[in-house]
Amino acid sequence: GTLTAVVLNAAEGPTQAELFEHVLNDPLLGSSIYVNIALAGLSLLLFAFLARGLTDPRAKLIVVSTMAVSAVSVASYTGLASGLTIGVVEMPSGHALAGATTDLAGGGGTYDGTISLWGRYLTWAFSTPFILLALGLIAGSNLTKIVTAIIFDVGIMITGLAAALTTSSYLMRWAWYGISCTFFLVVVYILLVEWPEDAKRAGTEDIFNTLKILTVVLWFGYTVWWAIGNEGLALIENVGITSWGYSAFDIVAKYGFSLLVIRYVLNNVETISAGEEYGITGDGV
Ligand code: RET
Repeated sequence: GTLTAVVLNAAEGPTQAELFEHVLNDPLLGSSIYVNIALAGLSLLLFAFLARGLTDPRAKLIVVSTMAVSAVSVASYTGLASGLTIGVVEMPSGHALAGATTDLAGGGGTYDGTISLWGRYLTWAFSTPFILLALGLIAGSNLTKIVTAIIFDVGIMITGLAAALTTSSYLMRWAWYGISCTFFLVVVYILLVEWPEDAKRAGTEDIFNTLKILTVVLWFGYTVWWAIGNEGLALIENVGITSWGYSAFDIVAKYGFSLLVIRYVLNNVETISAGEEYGITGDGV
């Protein structure tokens, strides 16, 4: 009967349509998502325009890396906007939001749990490797160090996703968080110790040091934000504010970072170039 339907519905969680409507009708949460779709799209056009005159293949690869970050971002935020990569997650006992319910805006129902924008963590696994590729190329680093940084970076994001989606135990959520932070330390080591030496040899230490500080500080910001946001200690319970925090970090870590990179590459093609022999054809294509 109706009661059974209501109970089953509550147990299953919201539909994708309810989540889509919720984002549409919650101005704070919605704006944190829509603004970034627009910025990611505009940044793609801008970067393509700025780099239109580049011919050096290695310089182009660095710009393509930064454009890949924006391209993944369009897809990432579209996943959130559509409700595909959002869920209402029931927190285990011990969590500040254990037993909390969420009232979905836009005519949606009330569900046990708090909203997780888990698609962010998933798509960071596809976007952040391109930030590290750009950094490694600017530092003139080797394939071993670049691949090592990227492997552990993907590890950060996938274990971060696991932390967000674990409902069995409060301790296990933080265990995943701890694993993620450990992987983060590997990336920080490469950024702060390995690549600065490579960059000195490559003659790119000035720009690399600026980008390094920007990256380490911002990436540490994401880490702290997770801990204090609605999925962690819930010192910030509001989903829209938690989401806007990440969105603000994204604006600097993606578009701000990329602009610095592209401006440097355009002004320093000689330093960045690996010469005629670089690439598969070696003819500057
Ligand atoms: C999580 C939680 C688990 C612990 C750690 C995290 C770190 C996330 C980072 C994200 C960086 C994202 C960027 C996105 C821009 O496209 C997953 C929050 C360590 C460092 C730069």
